[in-house]
Amino acid sequence: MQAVILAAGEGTRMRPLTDQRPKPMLGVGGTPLVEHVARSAVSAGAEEVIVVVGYEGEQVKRHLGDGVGDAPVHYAEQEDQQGTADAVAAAREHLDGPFAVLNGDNVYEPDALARLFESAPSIACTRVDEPSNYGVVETDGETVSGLLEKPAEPPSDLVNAGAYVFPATAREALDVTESERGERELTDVLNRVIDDSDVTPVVIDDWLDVGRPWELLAANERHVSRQSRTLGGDVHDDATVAGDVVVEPGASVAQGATVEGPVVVESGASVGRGATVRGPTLLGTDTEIGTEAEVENSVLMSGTSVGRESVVRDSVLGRNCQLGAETTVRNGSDDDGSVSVTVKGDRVSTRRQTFGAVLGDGVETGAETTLEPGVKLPTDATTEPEVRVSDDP
Ligand code: TTP
Repeated sequence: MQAVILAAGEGTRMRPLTDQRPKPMLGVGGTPLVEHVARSAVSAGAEEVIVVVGYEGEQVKRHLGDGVGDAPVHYAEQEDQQGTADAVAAAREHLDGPFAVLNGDNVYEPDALARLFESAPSIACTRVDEPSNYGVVETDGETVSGLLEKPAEPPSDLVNAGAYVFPATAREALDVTESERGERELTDVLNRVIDDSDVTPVVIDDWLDVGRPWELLAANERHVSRQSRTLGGDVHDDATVAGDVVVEPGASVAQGATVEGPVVVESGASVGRGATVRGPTLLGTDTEIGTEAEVENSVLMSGTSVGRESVVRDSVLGRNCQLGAETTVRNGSDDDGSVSVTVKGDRVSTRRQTFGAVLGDGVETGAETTLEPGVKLPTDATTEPEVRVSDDP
């Protein structure tokens, strides 16, 4: 089977983390999302991978090259991001049989994809508490009878998880008209396909859609929590390392530091004297945690340094940020008990009781800066010493 991976989107809800890279190139456990998807697809039985690229697509091509595992990788260009059906249509010339379609920004377990592939034609679904916010899958016994977009009265609690296996005939059904939101959508292709084919709903658990910064944190939390203790780097005799902690070769944990797993300290990263790192946390390559700093439940992308006595919790820090000494990222919650973040101009609840900040690449904070919960700082932003940032600049 061929697997088409959609990786052309702009990832606007993930900004500023997608200012300089496409969303599928954001890392989960140090490996880009799109590579996780491609590897899961190949281990589930895909014999060929076609990646649809667009926004910053060269980065995807450079990273995946011409193969993943035993499967060759080909690329299709989607010039304008006009929707998921349009994206698959861009790959049409490569398609010559039944084909799977997967999102390049989702986390799929290989077992779940294997079940999806075995049940072809099929659609992955998951159960949610409030189906009326999603695309709801209507079933008629064993097969799908319709897909309804955000219905007021959902016929089931099964919602579309955005992964499909289409029959070969779907290749000719990709030219759907624009939906109400102005996109050409795969859900409309599926609604055509079910007229002629029995499509099986396959319920998958453990599926994550990584569309917004706190979802990247969640995906990394899960990844880091699955690692087993491996101390390959330089851990000082007087450091305390408890639980499932991975210290990769070339990483170091200094005297008096405490690392409480699950934590992954990638190669070249250093945890300074007396610093505390609590999991689930990912310290990317060449990150530096200063003397007596505290980091908890966060993702630090490569090259980022946290100054002496700083405190960072529940946060996502882009690449090459420098936090001045005694920077504090507050992680409290709003009045309704969860933290909200501004996404494309709207306040959106993260549904997390605690959430800190999102920093674009290259952010530098002055000493004693305080960042309030839910703040996002754009790429290359700087703050003066001793300021308190309560709203996105
Ligand atoms: P979305 O997450 O809906 O879109 P996006 O990635 O552009 O992000 P945002 O809404 O934040 O701007 O897309 C779902 C998947 O489909 C994702 O993997 C990107 C991919 N996609 C394309 O490849 N081409 C497209 O035209 C669209 C809309 C999405």
